[in-house]
Order: sequence, then C-alpha cells, then structure tokens
Amino acid sequence: MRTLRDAAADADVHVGAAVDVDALRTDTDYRQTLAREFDAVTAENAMKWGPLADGERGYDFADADDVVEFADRHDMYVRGHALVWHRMYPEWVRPWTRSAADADRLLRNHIYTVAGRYRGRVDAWDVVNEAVADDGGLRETQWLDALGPEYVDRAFEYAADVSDADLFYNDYGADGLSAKADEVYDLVSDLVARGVPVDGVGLQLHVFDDLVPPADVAANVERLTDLGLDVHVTELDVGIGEAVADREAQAQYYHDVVAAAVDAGADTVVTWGVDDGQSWLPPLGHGEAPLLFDEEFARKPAHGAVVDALSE
Ligand code: 9MR
Repeated sequence: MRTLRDAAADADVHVGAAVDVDALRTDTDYRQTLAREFDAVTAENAMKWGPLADGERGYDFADADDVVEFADRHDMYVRGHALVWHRMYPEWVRPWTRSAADADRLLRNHIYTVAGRYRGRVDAWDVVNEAVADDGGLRETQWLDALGPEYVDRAFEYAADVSDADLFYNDYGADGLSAKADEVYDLVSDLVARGVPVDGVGLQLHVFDDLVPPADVAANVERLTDLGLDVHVTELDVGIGEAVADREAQAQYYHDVVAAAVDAGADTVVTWGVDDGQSWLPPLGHGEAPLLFDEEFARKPAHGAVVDALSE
C-alpha cells in the first residue's frame, strides 16, 4: 500500500498531521507512523502562547523545538500554529486591562520572539487564528478591545518583519460556502487590497455535525486562490456519529473532500492528529474515531481513500 507521503509527493502537495509532543516523545509507533506517512507537521498545542510560556514571563521552547527538530530530521514541511488567538494564554497576561500601546508592545514582542526564533524553519505560520465571530464581524477578543480591528494588520506586519514563512489567516466553520466563509473571504480580500502581508488562508475543516459539501469547499478554495492566496486545509478530521455513520462513509467523505480541495488548488492538507487515540473530538462528544489511523496505528479505510484522492 502506498503511503500518504508518496501520494502527496506525486500530487505535489503536502500531507501533514498535528503533533502531540508527549506522544512524539514516548511512543515509537507514533513517531514511525508520522515519519513514514506524512511530510508535514503542525504542533497541535506546543507553539501556542500558553504552552510556550506556561505561566511565566519567559519562554520555554523545549516542546516546540522537539517538533521542529523531528520535522528537520524527516524532511517535513512545518506549519506554525498559532501566533494570535483568543485562547490559551499564560496566566500573567490576565487580567486583560491594557492600554493600546501596551497591548501593541505585547503583540510585537510575542510575534518577534516566536516567529523570529523559527525563521527559516517554520514554512507557514497561522498568524491570526479564529478572529471572525460565528455571528459575523470580528470576534470580541482581548486584542480587539485593546487595539481595535487594526490588530489583525499589525500581527501580519510584525510576522513579516521577522519571518520568511508564508503568513496565514486560519479559521473554522469557513470551509465551504456559508455566511462565516463569506466573512472570512471579505476579511482577507480587504487585507490583500490594503497590502497587508497575508499569503494564505487555512480552512480548518473539523467535520462532526454537518457535512460540508465537497463542492462548496472547492468553490471556496477557488475564490480564495483567485485573490492570489495560498489555501491549506489545516485541521481536517471527520468524527463518526452525526456526520458520517461508519468507517466506510468516513472514508468516502475524506476522499471527496480532499479531492475537491486539492483539485481546486489547496496545496497542503493537514489532519488534526495522527491516530484515533489522540484526538480532541471524542472526549468532547463530537463523534468517534476521526482520523486516518486507528488507536493501534493501523491504516483505516480513510487512509486508502486519501491516498486515492491524491493519486487521481
Ligand atoms: O486540539 C487542541 C486541543 O488539544 C487543545 O486543548 C485546544 C486548546 O484550546 O486546542 C485544540 O486545537 C484547536 C486549534 O488550536 C484551533 N482550531 C480548533 C482546534 C480544536 O479545538
């Protein structure tokens, strides 16, 4: 059976997985599967501000470094995730009562420190993550409060100062054609029109309640690439339950959505984890067994389906 990695190389795309650092350190099967099957990684949590700073003012890059070093050793593309988000902050950042100047300094220092450290080693950064509210407009966040909508521009500008990575806006619920996808499209169109240094859009594609029609994903990818932006599928998983009934239906959906996204121009597809034993979805009741490998790291039907989608 071909690996995902072989199929991705032939299709000239990257296929990646979000990496859990504990599993990377302790589980040989996990490491072997990751290196054999994938040619890209995202740190699932290790590059977020909270885990990086862990309650302290200083940074501890040990976990993030391990992910980047593993990727170097196995010749993998690295997606950095995420510089600016409304979740996962170190305690000292709270309570959030900052002047604009102070917030701006904090934003700049963080981006300079983290994106600067990985210059040349992180290939793409999720610079701003989930800034659009589910009911439209920009989400009410600490950054919006302190700096206004301009914080988005600043984040991309600071990242461009210190990084040569491709700079992405990343969001969920904006994968196909929806009101939120339109909001994201409008946001990035406006950034492009004003010359803010955004290079791409990440479509997360967490699928566990409504199935996002693959044709809608293709249409969305096309309109984003028409803006001159790169598109990555950044956090793909498909929970068995409400969205798909069993492993065969799951495989079919993986096939159809990956084929649609890649045919429309997405050039990187990352699943949000390696194996079903390490996924954020089941503990939250959002469906079961959402990934391409089972808990024993055996290939599931969805694995073959993605290989096929990339081989066609
Ligand atoms: O999978 C991540 C989980 O382990 C963390 O506890 C959580 C913290 O908020 O973040 C999860 O990853 C999220 C990602 O960073 C952004 N998009 C949604 C992902 C799933 O919640």
